[in-house]
Amino acid sequence: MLTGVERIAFTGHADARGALVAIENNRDLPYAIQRIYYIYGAAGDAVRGKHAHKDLKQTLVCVAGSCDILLDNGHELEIVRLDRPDAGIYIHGLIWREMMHFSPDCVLLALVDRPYDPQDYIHDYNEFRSLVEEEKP
Ligand code: T46
Repeated sequence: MLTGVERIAFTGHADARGALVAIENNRDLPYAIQRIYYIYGAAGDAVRGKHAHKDLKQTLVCVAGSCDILLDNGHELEIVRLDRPDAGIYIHGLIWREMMHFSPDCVLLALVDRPYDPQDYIHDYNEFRSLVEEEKP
């Protein structure tokens, strides 16, 4: 996994009635959730994201269906398939991300560490690459 991205597994409480996943701030995630959003009804050929974030940290989980997340740290690319409701990816670094290959039933849940702020987005790939270069030790 790229630096700045981690896989996260949640505990599923399954019994004869089905399964339940509970997520608590600072226990199941290394931060406190301040915002939740979810994406659904995305066409199979839709590509979403296409941006990076300056400071935002978030965890993405496909609570239904599946999709692929392309992750790019400016040097390497990785595509992660999200297809289970008890596991996700925690993105906390300077990472360009694109979401694609949505199944018809896909519901992609995001657990975010801060309120919505359009100023935190980097939409220009060249600007993203410049910031990656600035971050080099
Ligand atoms: C990310 C990827 C994985 C709001 O009003 N509030 C919100 O909290 C969000 C996230 C979006 N919006 C509005 C802004 C746009 O008018 O919803 C519309 C669609 O948002 P956007 O084009 O940013 O959606 P995606 O799927 O391209 O990106 C989203 C997140 O914005 C982003 O933080 O990392 O999912």
